[in-house]
Amino acid sequence: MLNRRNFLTAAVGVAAATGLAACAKEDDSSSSTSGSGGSKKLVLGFSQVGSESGWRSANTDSVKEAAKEAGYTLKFSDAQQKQENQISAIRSYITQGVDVIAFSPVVVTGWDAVLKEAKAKKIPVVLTDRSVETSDESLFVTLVGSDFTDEGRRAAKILEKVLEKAGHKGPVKIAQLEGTTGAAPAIERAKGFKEVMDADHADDWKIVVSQTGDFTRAGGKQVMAAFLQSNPDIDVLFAHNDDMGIGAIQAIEAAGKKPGKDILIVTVDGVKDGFIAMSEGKINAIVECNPLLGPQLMEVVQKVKDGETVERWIKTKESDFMQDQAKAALPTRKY
Ligand code: GYE
Repeated sequence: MLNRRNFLTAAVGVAAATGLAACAKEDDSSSSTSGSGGSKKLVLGFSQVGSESGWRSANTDSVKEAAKEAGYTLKFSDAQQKQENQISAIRSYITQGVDVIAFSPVVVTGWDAVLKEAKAKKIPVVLTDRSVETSDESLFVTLVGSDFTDEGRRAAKILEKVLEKAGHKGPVKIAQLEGTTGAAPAIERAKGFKEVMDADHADDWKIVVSQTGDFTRAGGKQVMAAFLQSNPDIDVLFAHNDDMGIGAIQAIEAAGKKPGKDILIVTVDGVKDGFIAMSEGKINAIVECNPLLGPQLMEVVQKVKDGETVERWIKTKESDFMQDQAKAALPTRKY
């Protein structure tokens, strides 16, 4: 995996791709303006994870709008959270000879073969949102996205405040709703959270149950209902995204408990529905993860196409929010 603490800059010696796509497909979009400088529009192939969450919808909109704004021809496909769909989308972009391929890998492993095919055709690959594990770092140019390990650490830190505010004393039984198994944000958010827990709360905090809810509301609801059956005395829920947290709230209410009071809840993302649940007192704190990556991605794509040097990891800036900030912040939320 990309060493996320490493801010190496990578020289990007990338040749331009050979020709544009033969024909337009349904999911192609372009604007009437041309890309910077040249007469030919830059052609970007983008493989999206899916449409599993509010974060993902905001990310998709941001990518589409920014590509239009930049005057690129965007070839977009939704992989419905299946790696094989992403691999075939990437293969089709290679065959079409797009200028740059960007994708948000659903899981971290299993990409080397297709990335080697792109390299052989001299098509540069930019990762966005999520990273990959690869033995050959030359297989992608850069990652535009968040520091998920830090988000996990921030979740643990904000939980300290939440517990204090709630006047919670004694041991803390934590349930964790993990994101998609094998996905960078699931692995790294769990890792960052555990790091703080092991260092500062080895004696009082314990993760009593932890399972994937696949980043969806339905998953969060179903898994939380099972958690409550096996562990009715859970004090805290740490959900790797708002959507799973919102699903879990439904399960908690169905079990006759009060989310945000009987069970304290910390989630990640900061989508509008998360803020609404927080302003209703049902989520206690949210660690923000910004999905509006489109404009930064388009800038990087242009640089990569032009053979310019870009940073190995272009990080997103984010904040944390406690419940008492929710009402004031809600009207300012952009996604
Ligand atoms: O937190 C979740 C989405 O990769 C950061 O994927 C993204 C995560 C986000 O489904 O809601």
